[in-house]
This record gives sequence, structure tokens and C-alpha cells, in this order.
Amino acid sequence: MICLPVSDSSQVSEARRRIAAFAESVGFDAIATARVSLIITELATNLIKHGNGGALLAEADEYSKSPALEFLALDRGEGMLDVDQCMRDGYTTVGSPGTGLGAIQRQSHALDIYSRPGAGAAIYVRSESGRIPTVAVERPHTFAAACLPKHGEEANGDAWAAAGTAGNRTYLVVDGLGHGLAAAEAAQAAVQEFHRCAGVSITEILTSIHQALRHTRGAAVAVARTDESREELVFGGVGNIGGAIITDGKVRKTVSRNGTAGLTVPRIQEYSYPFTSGSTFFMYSDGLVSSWNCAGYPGLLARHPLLIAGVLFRDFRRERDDVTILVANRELP
Ligand SMILES: [Mn+2]
Repeated sequence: MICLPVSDSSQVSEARRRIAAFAESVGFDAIATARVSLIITELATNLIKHGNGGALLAEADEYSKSPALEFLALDRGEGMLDVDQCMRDGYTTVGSPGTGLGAIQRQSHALDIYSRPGAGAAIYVRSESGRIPTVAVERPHTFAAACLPKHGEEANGDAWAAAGTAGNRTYLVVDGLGHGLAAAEAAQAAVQEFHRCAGVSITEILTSIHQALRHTRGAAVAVARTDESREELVFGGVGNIGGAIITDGKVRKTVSRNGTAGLTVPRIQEYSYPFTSGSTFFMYSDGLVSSWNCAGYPGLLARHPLLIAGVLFRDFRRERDDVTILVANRELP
């Protein structure tokens, strides 16, 4: 995931250039790249005008059939008093020709906003190549993750992955020991092994990843699997990867065992938790402060999973570590 600070107007064109190049690199055609440029210009301009500056995040959606990018614009500015009113074309809180959010909406394949007066704004935008933007608000995925390296670091020692089908999804979050290149190697080795063996039991996946990481510096690893027909989520972890299921405002944290995959692993164990209608699952590395919560964010859990992850990233990330926040909703009605 790319994270670009945007606090003055000189950074708008820089953000547009970098993210347009990123779009081309993942296969966006010229028309789709032009749409991305427009979206980024509007998001970045908004951050400066309304957010007192903020951050622009961009990631390719690896679980999409056609090339797709997802963006987050995060700020701690005055927030939008009335999101619906801000969305209506022509409306703007600072007399610029009111095209900001309306223009973004017209150019995007999905748009979602979480904002509260005085507590900043978070905007999620999805953009695809090869398809004319039609539906402005949709939820193509019920899971997503924000995964970013420590500030100033190129390599990301954290990683995540998903496998399986709707209602029976298996998730991985891995945090390579320390940070930087060697941590990233360990994390990528875990992702590779996960994709190789994601169909077997949680305990077996963790055992295989432990073996696969023997020649790396090691990592904290956790794997979770939803089984929606049984209203159940199974979780197993080695080391410091957190898990939490929030249902009707009640938080149930999962259990991981001590140890480091690739180095020392005690008995691997998996645990089962209720995952019922209305449950949201969180899985995260220790780049998120352990005191994070959603209690102060009315309505947030109804938003797009990446928007939820973005708000938590903005407000609860630890500055000195890589961070991963995976958010998964129930997928079947
Ligand atoms: Mn960490």
C-alpha cells in the first residue's frame, strides 16, 4: 500500500503523478488512468481545503478479476457536517466550484465516506479499468485490509492474504520480526506458503508456515477461517497478531499462543468463536495500538471494510512499526 502525505498544494500533483504511474503499472488503460488522475486530484485538494492536510493511501485490489485500485483519503480536519449534502453536486463548504465529491462520485466505481463533525473525514474510492463507472456506491468485497510499512521504510514487514469462497474464507496476517527487507522476506514466505496450503486446517496451515519460515528471521502469524453456515470463526496464531469479533457492540478477542513462526513454536492450537449475523471480524498486527476500539465511532461498522480499516489506521496506528488491519464482514445474507 502506498501512503502519501498531502499537506500543501505542491503535493497534489506529486500524488497524482505517483498514483497514475501506479495505475499504469497494474494494467490501467489510458482512460481509466485519466479517471484515477481526476479522482486523486480531487481527493488531495479536499485534504488540503477541508482536512488541514492528511494522507492519501492507494492499493491494488489483488482479489479483483479486472485491474482495480482502492484509495483512502484520511484527515483529522473539521469533518463533514452533512455527508449527503456534501455529495450532492454543486455543494461545497468552501466556495470552490462545487465539483469535489460529485466529480469523484461520477468517476469512481464505489465511494464511501465516514465523517463526523470535528473528528475528521475518511473517504474510500474504488476505481476499475475497462469498465465505465456506473454504480457509485457498491460493496464488491466484504473483506479488505490496510497494510503499510513503518514510516520512511520501503519494504513492508507485514503482509496479509485471503483464500476460499464467500462464507468460507480463510485469512492470514503475518508480521515479520522487526521491520525492513528481512522482515518483508519472512512475511512474503508466509503468504506464499499460505496460498499453497490454504485449504487444510488452521493448525496444519500454521505448522506448514512455521516450516516454510525456518530459513527466515521469523514472524508472528495468525490464520482465521469463517464458516458462515455454522456461524463460526476458527482462529489460531503464533505470536503477536490480534483478532477480535465485534457483534452488537460486544468485543470478543481471540487467543494466540506465544512463539515465533520459523523459530520457536509451542503447541499450535486453534479456537472457535461465534461469527453470527452482524458480526465484524478484525485481524491486526501490533502496529495497531492494543487499546484500539470502535466504540467512539457510531455507524462506522456499517461502512466499507477498507474504510473501517482506514479510520483505525488513522487514529490507532503505532508510528514506529509496520501495520496491518484486516476487516471482514459476514459475506452471505
Ligand atoms: Mn510489528
